[in-house]
Amino acid sequence: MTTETQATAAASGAGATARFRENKQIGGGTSQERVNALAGRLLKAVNDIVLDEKVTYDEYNAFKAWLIQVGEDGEWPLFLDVWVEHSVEEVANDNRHGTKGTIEGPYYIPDAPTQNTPATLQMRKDEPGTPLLFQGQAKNVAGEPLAGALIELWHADDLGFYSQFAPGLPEWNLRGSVIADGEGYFEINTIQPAPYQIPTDGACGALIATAGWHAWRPAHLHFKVSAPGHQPITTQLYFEGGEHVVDDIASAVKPELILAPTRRADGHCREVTYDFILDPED
Ligand code: MBD
Ligand code: FE
Repeated sequence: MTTETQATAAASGAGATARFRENKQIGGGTSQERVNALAGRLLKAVNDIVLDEKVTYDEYNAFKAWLIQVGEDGEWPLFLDVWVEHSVEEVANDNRHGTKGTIEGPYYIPDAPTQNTPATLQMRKDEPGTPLLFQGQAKNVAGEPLAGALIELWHADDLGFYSQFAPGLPEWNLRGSVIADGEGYFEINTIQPAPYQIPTDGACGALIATAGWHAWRPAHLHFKVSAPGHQPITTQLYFEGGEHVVDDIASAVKPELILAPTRRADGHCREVTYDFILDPED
């Protein structure tokens, strides 16, 4: 069987949930005062909707069943990262002057294999998709090069699947960490990813279908870029004119993050240059 026929919401959801639990300090350091304020406002907002919209018992029970199903499908990371993370990111990166950030999403894995530039992401023999040379320079906000900056890159394949969250893909397929040279320059060979469709067979897919929404994110490359003495940035880059660039379900596209690759003189491969600018640590 292929990745396409075997991929399920529950499997990718379980993977994303396990990954989140391994890596995050859940709730650590949130004070009683903040919990009281935030949980209080959330519950008031929900109750206001019930009263305003005159929510029925049928609707309340549908909602309750759906919330239970989100958990059973392991889709809380997906749900939150698609519909809430963009606002958290906006607040978090409000004061930056360098490269715009955007959401991390549920599929980052730390400690991908490291290579020096020029690099080629691990991929299958005959990996489907248009080859893409992604190159640029890591700099500080004064325009000075960041020698040895680390560019972590992960993205979906030509069918929209992420390694470690869909069956049948090699562990580090289309994931890697690239060390820039002494002048901050990097060159990364990969393929252009496809748009990503939220799994349709889980609770998030059921919400999308029932509400009459669409389930798509535009094709995107995910990045974490870091250098000593600087604030790391988590961001994504998109492709000009691509499907769903203008109606990303995750509300994570920003105009500064849209690439316009050109075809190389030698034909098949596309290439694009993008510089990452990091803010100093505060
Ligand atoms: C993705 O690939 C993604 O980037 C986000 C934010 C949510 C779901 C899948
Ligand atoms: Fe993604």
